[in-house]
Amino acid sequence: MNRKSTIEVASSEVESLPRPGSAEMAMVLRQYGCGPIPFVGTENAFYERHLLFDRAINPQVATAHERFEAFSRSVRDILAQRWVSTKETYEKTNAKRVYYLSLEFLIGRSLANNVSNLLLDPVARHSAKTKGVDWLELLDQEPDAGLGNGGLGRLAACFLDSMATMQLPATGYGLRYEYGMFKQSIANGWQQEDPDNWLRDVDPWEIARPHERVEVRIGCSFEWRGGNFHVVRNQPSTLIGIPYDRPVVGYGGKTINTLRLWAASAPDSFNFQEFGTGDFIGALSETLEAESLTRVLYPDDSTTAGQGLRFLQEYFLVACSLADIVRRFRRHNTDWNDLPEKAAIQLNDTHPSMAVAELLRILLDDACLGWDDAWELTKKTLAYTNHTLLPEALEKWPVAWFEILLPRHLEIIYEINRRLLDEVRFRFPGDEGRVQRVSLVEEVSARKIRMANLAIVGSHSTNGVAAVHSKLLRMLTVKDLAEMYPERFSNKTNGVTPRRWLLQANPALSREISQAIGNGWITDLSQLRELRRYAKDGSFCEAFLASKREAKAQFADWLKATTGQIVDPDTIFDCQVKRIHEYKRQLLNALRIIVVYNRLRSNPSRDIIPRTFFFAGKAAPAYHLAKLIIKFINNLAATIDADPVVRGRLKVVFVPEYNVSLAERLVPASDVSNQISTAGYEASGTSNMKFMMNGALTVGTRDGATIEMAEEAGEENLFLFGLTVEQVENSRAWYSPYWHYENEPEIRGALNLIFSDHFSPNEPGVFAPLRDTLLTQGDHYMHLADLTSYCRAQERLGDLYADPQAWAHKAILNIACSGKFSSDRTIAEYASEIWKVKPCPVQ
Ligand code: 26V
Repeated sequence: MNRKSTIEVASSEVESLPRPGSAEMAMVLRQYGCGPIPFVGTENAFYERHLLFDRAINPQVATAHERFEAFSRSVRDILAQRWVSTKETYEKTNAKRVYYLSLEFLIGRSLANNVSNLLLDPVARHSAKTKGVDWLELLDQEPDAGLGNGGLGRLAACFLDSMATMQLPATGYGLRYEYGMFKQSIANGWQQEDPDNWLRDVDPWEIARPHERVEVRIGCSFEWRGGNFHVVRNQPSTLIGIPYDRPVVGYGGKTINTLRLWAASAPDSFNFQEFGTGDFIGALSETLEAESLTRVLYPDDSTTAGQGLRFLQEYFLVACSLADIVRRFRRHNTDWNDLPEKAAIQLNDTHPSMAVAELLRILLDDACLGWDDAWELTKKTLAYTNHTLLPEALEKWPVAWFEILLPRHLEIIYEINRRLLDEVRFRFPGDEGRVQRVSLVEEVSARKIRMANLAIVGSHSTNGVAAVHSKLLRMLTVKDLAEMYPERFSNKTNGVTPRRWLLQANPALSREISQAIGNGWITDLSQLRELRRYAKDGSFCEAFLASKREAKAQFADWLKATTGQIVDPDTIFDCQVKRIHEYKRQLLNALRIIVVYNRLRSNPSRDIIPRTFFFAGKAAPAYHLAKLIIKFINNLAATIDADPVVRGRLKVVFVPEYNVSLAERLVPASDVSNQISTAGYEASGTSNMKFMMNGALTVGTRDGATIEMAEEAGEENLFLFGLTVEQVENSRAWYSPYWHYENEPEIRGALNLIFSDHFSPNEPGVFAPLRDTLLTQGDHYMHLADLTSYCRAQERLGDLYADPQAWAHKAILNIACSGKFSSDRTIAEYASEIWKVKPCPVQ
């Protein structure tokens, strides 16, 4: 696919939009299909109309949140006509569509994003100003839609942005969790979780479409007894899925796609008959049990152990979305054989992989096709993306749950498996080991269905998310299946949307870039290459450094205002922000800080450039070691703060409640990006890309997409260190952390300081589990093997920072070479190689 032609949008107007109320403004609005809209662009009213007529509120006394809601509705008014036209175009042309199924969409805030993508920034700011509304304060009213755990969910949101910008006919399907990712706070160093009631206030972006409800049948019922749900076997019941649509605005506002989120409800929200007989709780229970299905996002990104509700959530998403897709297909097509020509369904990890059995079920039982036809159509329609190799994150669901909830699906899965194993025995006679490994059923005492195997066998495409990850997936994790179906496997290196992560998050740097090379980069990030010419240009380097200083100062102000913490923007901002996981090695980062701390304690006059170390990220509520790591970082921060020897030179900050909005503030303000996972464990990483685009230098291991970042920018422009994937694998058998403890004095010094309760004088022994993981239990993630080379890489980086010109040079080269990591590039690859879909410009 020709990338430029698909992303051809009018971006030149960004800075030069006409004044509200002018004839030119009316033309811009017409371009969006709005015609003259009386309340936008006139001096006397925009959001007032919504305050008064939607909410019956006197605009003079509206709260900040009510103003946000009304303002957002005004923006929605502007895009509504175009949204309808987009849908009509897709219907009329009967174009092949992409359906992106994901249990997670980490959307973040929408107002600033939608205004920016509609090219309405200057208008919106002007309107706010004339009303005496503080624009930034207004934006801050919006809850951060945290319907995801981390990278996988944020990737889904970036993909939606790219698909709309590239005018691809695409729909996202997910769940409308009433509670998103929990809110994190810190008490005495420990993570506390609080529910994220993000829908407490009306959400101006969602539109309920109850008339498009779908029914989902399951094989059992539930009873609400004594405050608990009980399964009633062999008594099938029905759930209702109500769709809530959200607009996905492509850059330039030409295409407005839809993110459709399903909410569960009971068939009749109230059973009057039972109410009449006085069984009040009985009448409500059906509603309670059904609605609790989409109540909350699972806040864990690696284990599903024992979570039946999660199993049901996955099926509910699949059943609602496929019913919707099939219904739409049938409106315009009569021949079931055309399904793969009209629909490409992408499964975001195995979470929606019951789609294999559900689509087969529809084709067999509803369309009455024979097995062979149904099977071919299923495979041709579905595609699967793998996002992790961690064994504990590879989903396996108990056969017993299928028996109770989805008996027909289990029957279908058994039949797929029977045919699959026949094929294995035919192609690899006598290889029973292979039969065992490939089987969809794990034959352990409690038998389980291997969802990754199901997704691979039942689709035409399996991809990993970075080159090294795709290779490991093929050669290790699912080797046998890759040998059987080599043509199904490919790599699609992740990307991030440059609209949210550069244009909107970093206005100062964006301005400098556009001044130097024009603004074509916004929709064609490869144009950043032009910046290489400026990497040695003294005035551009100055401008880069000034924009970084501005972002750092802004972050420092925000941090002080919201948390009271004071940081100095003239220190190096050195960041590691991501979920807390042992394999991501926040502990390695903490250990190198202790090494530096010890050096300063033993030689207080040592000359170093002052640094501020930022950590942020959430731990799964049941992941005790991850929570202890947070506690440790907070105690380290407190100890360093209290030590006059290092004060002003080292500062550690754990910023609570990491979410999309916090990333948007912190990434532009960072000088140093730590991407330090044990090689082979981070599938791709996507914050690494955001930091690179924003001119931070990477200190990292050769893992995930960081490897490709180094290929793009040249290894000499990153600070790579540590064991490679091969070295990790080859040294597993004999690796001993004790060797490092005994032979490397600085490592021993750092660990002994922890063990001596230096960081926990009032809580002796609290960090003992760190000794267990780093020494006694063998240091599975090999922190100690990489600590020395990590420290050296950080020292080299410190030396470079001392020369601002040289630093700016490298940072600009990194920005210039970050073009590959636009999600537009990723989506162009999915579209041409997997989905075979083409842009469908709105008519
Ligand atoms: C697993 C589970 C299982 C328990 C229930 C909830 C849940 C949620 C998510 C997951 C899988 C997590 C996999 C994941 O997030 N992978 C990340 O995907 C990013 C986008 O491809 C990638 O950049 C990261 O490297 C990878 O860790």
